[in-house]
Amino acid sequence: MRITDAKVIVCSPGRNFVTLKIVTEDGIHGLGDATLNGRELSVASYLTDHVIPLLIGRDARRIEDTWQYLYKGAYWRRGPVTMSAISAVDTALWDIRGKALQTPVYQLLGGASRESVMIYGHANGDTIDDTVAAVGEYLRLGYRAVRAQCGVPGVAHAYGVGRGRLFYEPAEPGQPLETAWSTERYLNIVPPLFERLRHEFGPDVHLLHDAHHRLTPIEGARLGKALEPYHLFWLEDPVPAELQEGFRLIRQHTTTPLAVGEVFDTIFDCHTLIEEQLIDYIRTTVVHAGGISHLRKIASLAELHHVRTGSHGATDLSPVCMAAALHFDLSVHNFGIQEYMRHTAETDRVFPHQYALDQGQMHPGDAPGLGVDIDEALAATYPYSRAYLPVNRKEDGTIHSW
Ligand code: EZ4
Ligand code: CO
Repeated sequence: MRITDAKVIVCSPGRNFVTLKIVTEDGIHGLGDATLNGRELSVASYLTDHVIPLLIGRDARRIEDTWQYLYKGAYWRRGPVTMSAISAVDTALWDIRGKALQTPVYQLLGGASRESVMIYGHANGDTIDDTVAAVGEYLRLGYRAVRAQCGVPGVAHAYGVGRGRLFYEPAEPGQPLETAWSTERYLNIVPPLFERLRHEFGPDVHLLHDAHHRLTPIEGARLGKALEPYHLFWLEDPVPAELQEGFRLIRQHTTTPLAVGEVFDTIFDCHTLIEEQLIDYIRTTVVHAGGISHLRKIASLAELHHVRTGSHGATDLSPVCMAAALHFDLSVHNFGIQEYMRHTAETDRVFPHQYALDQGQMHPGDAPGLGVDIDEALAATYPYSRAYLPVNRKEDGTIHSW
């Protein structure tokens, strides 16, 4: 089954997406998400200029061999641009394999380990009261897990606080928005937020929080300790995780479960965290961490060390990634939770999909392959529009992690 054609489709139905489409001699096509928020065209070029010429004529069934060919063959390993491109190829080849064998991809990954996949939604508001109301809305929709963020008094544009309640979209056209940051003010508001949420909603709802890489290890330890009475499902990204050792310090001080990994692109970014049991959830995702093939290797290592998966699933991960993530989630034994931020109606129309949400649980559907497609004619009506994630500064003007 030779690959005869491949192309990159860049479109912006509500936000930018980069999609790889691979076609075989049998007329089967597969899709892979290659979206790297704020740096989209670099992955499009990597694929078009450097990878697609290598794909034509290859056997589409050789998924692992193609992965190794692109990873080791480039000589220059890892990095988000390279790995997003490899992820897209890997995802598209799994899609093709499923379609060729007339089976949903999860059946090729060992079959379903569970009936459906627990997801969490994003609740946010300018004030604690607003966030409490937003969490309540998710619970009325049947969600069992909700991430809660709220505005920080004295801080403009706090992370995670969107303009709508069900959508949160931080990338904007024009120059990057400059947001402000104060760790002191932030650490004053988060514990009262969760105290209130537990008081309002009782012990059963899973509550999550994302510190978005903004703390030092000792600050992360303090936050984790302060949140212990409210038993979070997880505290995400307490520190910038290039330095995996930073988690040793946090871990010594708190029993709040820790999650990290949405910006990781290979197993080499998280093997220390996993092997030393410094985290509880690994958030690597299909589009940025080497596709379904590499994510399964990370999950297998994690399974040995009592670490569960909690893949990133923000709006900048396309429905193609979401579909692939759900096949992965349904199949791996040590699945924990899946993030899901609703896409806009325009995005959902450009990417018709089989996956469905019911009462806070999702299922990828039973269509052959991934069960997701792209309407190319409709996609063409939404041209790419450059957008950047915000840049963050401390109150004195010093650049800080966003
Ligand atoms: O900021 O996907 O947990 N989710 C997140 C996201 C990220 C965006 C960056 O592109 O942290 O909202
Ligand atoms: Co996050």
